[in-house]
Amino acid sequence: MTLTEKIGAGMARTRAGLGSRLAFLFRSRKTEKEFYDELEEILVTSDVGVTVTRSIVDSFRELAGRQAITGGEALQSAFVAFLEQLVSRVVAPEIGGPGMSVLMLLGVNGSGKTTTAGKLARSAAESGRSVLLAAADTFRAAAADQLAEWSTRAGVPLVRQQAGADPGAVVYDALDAARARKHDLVIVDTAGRFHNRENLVRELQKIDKIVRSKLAEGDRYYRMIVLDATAGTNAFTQARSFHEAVPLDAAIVTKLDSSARGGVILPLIADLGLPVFRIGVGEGVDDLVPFEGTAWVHSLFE
Ligand SMILES: Nc1nc2c(ncn2[C@@H]2O[C@H](COP(=O)(O)OP(=O)(O)O)[C@@H](O)[C@H]2O)c(=O)[nH]1
Ligand SMILES: [Mg+2]
Repeated sequence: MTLTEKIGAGMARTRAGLGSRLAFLFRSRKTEKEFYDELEEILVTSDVGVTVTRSIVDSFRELAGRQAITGGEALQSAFVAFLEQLVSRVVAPEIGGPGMSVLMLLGVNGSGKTTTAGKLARSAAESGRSVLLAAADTFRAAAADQLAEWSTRAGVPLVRQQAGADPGAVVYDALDAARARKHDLVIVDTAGRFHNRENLVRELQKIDKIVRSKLAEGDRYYRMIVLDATAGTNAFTQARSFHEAVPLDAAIVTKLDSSARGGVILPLIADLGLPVFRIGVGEGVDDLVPFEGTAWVHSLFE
C-alpha cells in the first residue's frame, strides 16, 4: 500500500462523516447565508472548535467573494485549496541529525503513547537506526511491561526500572546507556497520570530538564504530544495545557481510523501552530504514517 492509500484507508470513517457532509453541502443549492451557516455547523461538530471554525468560515467567505466564486464544484475546489494551505502552514520536523536524537512522547492516559513509541521504534529500526526505548511511565506496573512487548516486537533494547521508580532516573540511565552504546534515537514513553495534575506537570518538567542537561552538541530533542482523535475538542484542550507545561514541537494524532470527525487536526495547526508529525490509523505495527497535509485534505473528499 502506498502512503496515500494508507492515509485514504485510515481516513474512511472521517471521509464518511466530515468529508461526506462537506461534499453534500457543496452539491446542495443554498443561499449564501445558509451555505456559510451550515459550513460553520459542520466544522464545529467535527471538532474543529469554535475559534478556528469562525476564522476558517470568515476567511473563506471573504476569499470566495473576492474571487467571485458562487457555488458548486468551483467552490469546493477553492475550499480544498484553502484547507491545503492551512494545513501546510507548519511543517513537522523529521527526526535525525548528526548526533543523538531524543523523542519524548507526552499525553494523557490511553491516548496511544506506548503504542506509538513501539510503532516508531520499529519503523526507525527498520530504516537502519539504532534505537533505544525508555520506559519512563513508572506510575503503573503494566506500563513498562507493555513497552517491553513492543521492544521485543521491534527488536530494540529497553531501559526500565521497577514500578514506582523515579521516571527522571529512568531517563537519566537511558541517555547514559544510549551515549555509551552509540544509539542514535532514544524514544521516551512517559506517564499520562500522576497523583494529580500538578505532580504530572512537575514530573514532566523534571524529565525535560534532565534530557536537556544530557544533550551534547549536534544532538536533537523533540517533545511531542500524543492525542486521541476520538477525544475530539478535549484533545485540543490537552495539547494546549501540555504545551504550557512543556513546550511542544509537534503532535501525533492517533485513532484517526476510529473517528468520523477528525477535525481536531485543524485547530492544532491553526491555533497552536503545532505541526502534526504522524497520524495513527490502526492498532497494527505499520499503522502509523507521516501526516501529509495535502493527502489528508484530498482523502476527505475522495
Ligand atoms: N484504532 C486505533 N487504536 C489505537 C491507535 N493508537 C493506539 N491505539 C490503541 O489505544 C489504546 C491505548 O494505547 P496506549 O498506547 O496504551 O496508550 P497510552 O496510555 O497513552 O500509553 C490501545 O488499545 C492501543 O492499541 C490507533 O492509531 N488506532
Ligand atoms: Mg502507556
